[in-house]
Amino acid sequence: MGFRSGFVTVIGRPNVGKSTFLNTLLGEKFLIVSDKPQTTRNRIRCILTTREAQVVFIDTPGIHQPKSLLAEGMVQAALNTLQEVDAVVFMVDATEPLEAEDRYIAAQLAKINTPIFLVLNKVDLANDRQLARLETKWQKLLPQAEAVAHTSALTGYNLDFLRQQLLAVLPEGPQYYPDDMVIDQPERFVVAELIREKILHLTHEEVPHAVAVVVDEMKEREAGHVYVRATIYVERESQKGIIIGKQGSMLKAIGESARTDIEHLLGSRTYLDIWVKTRKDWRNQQSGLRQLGYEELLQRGR
Ligand SMILES: Nc1nc2c(ncn2[C@@H]2O[C@H](COP(=O)(O)OP(=O)(O)OP(=O)(O)O)[C@@H](O)[C@H]2O)c(=O)[nH]1
Ligand SMILES: [Mg+2]
Repeated sequence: MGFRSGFVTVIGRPNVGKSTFLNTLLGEKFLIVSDKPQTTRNRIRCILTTREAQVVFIDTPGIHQPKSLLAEGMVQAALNTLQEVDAVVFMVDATEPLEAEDRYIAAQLAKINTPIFLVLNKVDLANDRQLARLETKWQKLLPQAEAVAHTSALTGYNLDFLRQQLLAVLPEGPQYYPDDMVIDQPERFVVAELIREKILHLTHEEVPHAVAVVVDEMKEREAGHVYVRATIYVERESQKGIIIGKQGSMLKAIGESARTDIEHLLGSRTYLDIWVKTRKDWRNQQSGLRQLGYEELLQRGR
């Protein structure tokens, strides 16, 4: 058998650990992660290259009941990946009961003829009885699954084994991306995401969901230092106040925390200049989605 390659989507409800799983598998943190649902908003390709194979994983937004134009686009983007892959990783949270969204995803999976790997994640938090019961339920609901894996995306438990199983179903094929390419997004995107991640970590309730981050400018200055100007968009003036905080304390915390990660990513000292603007109800406007980095989500039926 020659070189193998193929596309693998990682799909599931929000917050089950899809992005964590890919970060651990790739050994580097490119995808943002948080305990808030709907952290991931775009389809993001991450590339794992070995001597024998190249796997192009697709991180997807969590499948949920959408309540905005943005969320509708996210869910559709995730579902659309099912049509363009060689294998599916369907991830569920081993500590949670089966929900309506899981049944909905299972129904979508029944329509395709692609190997499905059911992954019960967060097993570090689940007990054996809980796991056995959940697995039995899933075997009934998803009898066509190629395999069931118990993993912990956080600790890396069983990820190597799952990777081997995935490789085994990929067809012979070319190397699509260069050896050193790990993510198909520009640095600007990852930088904006890292800022958004800190907002997800530091704010609560509706604020994390109402935020978009755009990198307006990124350039190298003297002595290899990088200057980044970014704008945080919120939907209401009250949210702007929360993001800025008392005497700018929240914005300072967001900036400091993001800068550490950005410097690690870019490998250079970074000056981060962050602005905050209100753009009313951007999540429900086509123009808002287009201008704040979510244009791909408007391309329905793709
Ligand atoms: N204990 C434990 N926590 C995990 C594991 N995997 C992920 N988490 C945590 O679960 C939360 C959600 O992880 P994400 O990777 O952001 O989940 P996601 O499925 O990408 O979520 P969305 O992007 O919102 O769809 C984070 O707080 C992670 O640290 C795991 O195996 N064990
Ligand atoms: Mg995610």
